[in-house]
Amino acid sequence: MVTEDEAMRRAVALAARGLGTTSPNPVVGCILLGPGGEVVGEGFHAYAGGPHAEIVALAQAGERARGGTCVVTLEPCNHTGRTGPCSDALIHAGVRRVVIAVDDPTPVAAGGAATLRAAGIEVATGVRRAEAELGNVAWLTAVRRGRPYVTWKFAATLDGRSAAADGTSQWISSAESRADVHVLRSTVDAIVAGVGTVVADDPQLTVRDLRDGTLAIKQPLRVVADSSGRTPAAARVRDAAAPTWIVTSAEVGTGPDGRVDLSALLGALFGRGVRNVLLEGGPTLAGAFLAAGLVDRVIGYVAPKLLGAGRAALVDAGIGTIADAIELDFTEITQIGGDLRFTATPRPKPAPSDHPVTRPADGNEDF
Ligand code: AOF
Ligand code: ZN
Repeated sequence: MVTEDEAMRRAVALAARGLGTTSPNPVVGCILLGPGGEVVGEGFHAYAGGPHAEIVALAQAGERARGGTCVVTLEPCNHTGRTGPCSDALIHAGVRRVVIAVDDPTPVAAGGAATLRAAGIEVATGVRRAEAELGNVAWLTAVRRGRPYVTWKFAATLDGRSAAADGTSQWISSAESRADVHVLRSTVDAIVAGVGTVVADDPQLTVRDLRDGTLAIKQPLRVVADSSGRTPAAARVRDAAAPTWIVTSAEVGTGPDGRVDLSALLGALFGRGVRNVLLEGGPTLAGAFLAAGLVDRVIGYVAPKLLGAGRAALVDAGIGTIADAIELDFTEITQIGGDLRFTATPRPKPAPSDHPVTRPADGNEDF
C-alpha cells in the first residue's frame, strides 16, 4: 500500500532518470496503483519518440490497472504526436482516478485532464507540484520562453578567480567537483563555450567517466560561440566524440556588442530541439549572457584557495554601479570534496536602470 503522495514522490524521482535524453520532450514519471493502493506498474519517459511514462506503466500493470489510480508528474497528453494520446490509453485501461502534479503548458498536448473528466474519471491536480516543477524546470522554462533553459557553471577560488596571474587554470576545483561537472553535463542537451576558452584551454566538452575516461553513450551538442571563426582546425571540440556546432556571427547574426547574437543563438538551439543548455565560459561569454538576462541558474564550484591575482570568473556583465548588481538567491549549498558547490537563481530584474552602462570595447573578445 502506497499513498498517492508517496507515489508522486516516487514518480518525480523516476522522471529524473530521463534527464538529458528526452529533449525536446519533458521528463515524466508515472506510478500506477491497483484498486487496493498497491503499486502495479511504473514507468518514465526515456527518450523523445519513445513511449510516454503512462504507457510504460500501463504495459507493466496490464489488467491490474482497472479500477486503480494513475499518479503522474505531468498532465497526460491529449494529442497524437509521435505516440497516441495517453488520456485515451488511461480511459481504455479502466483507471478510476488520475493524480497529476503539473498541468501541461503546451497548447498541442494539453487538455488531457478535461478528456479524462469527461470520461467520468476523477482527476486531482497539483500534488507535489513544486517538486515536479523543479524536476522539469528546464523543459517548463524552455517551452514558456521559447528558448533553452541556461545554467552558467563556473569554478573559482574563494576570491573569485578562475586563473592565476600566469594564466594557469587547471584543477582549480577538486577531483570530486570535476566528476560532479560530468554528472551535470549528462543532464543537458548542449554545452556552450566561447572561442577564447577553446583557444586557451582546448577543452573536449564531452561527458566522461573520470575514473576510466570512457565516454557516455549520449553526448550533448558542443556549441562554440565564435564570432569571427577563430576555432583552430585541430581543436578538440572538433573531434568525433560528440556533435559540434561552431557558431559565427555570419550564421546567426551580430548582437549589440558586435559579437554572436546570443538571443538568436538560443533561438536557433531551441529550433534544433535543445531545451537545456550548460554555459561553461569563459568569463566574457558568461558576462554577455548575464548582461542580456539569458541566465536562469548559476552553479559555482568554489575552491578553498586564494590567488589574489589572475582572471576573474566573470568579466564585464554590463554592470557599472552597485545598484545594478545582478542579485541572486541561493537555492542549494553543498560541500563536494573540499569545495563548496552552490546553486543560485537570478532575481527577476526590477524596473530598468536609470543609468544604462555601455560595454567598453576592451579587446577581451572571447566569443
Ligand atoms: C513525453 N513523455 O511521458 C509524456 C509527455 O512528441 P510526442 O508525441 O511524444 O509528445 C510529446 C508531448 O506529450 C510533450 O511535449 C508533453 O507535452 C506530452 N506528454 N511527453 O514525451 C511523456 N507524458
Ligand atoms: Zn502521453
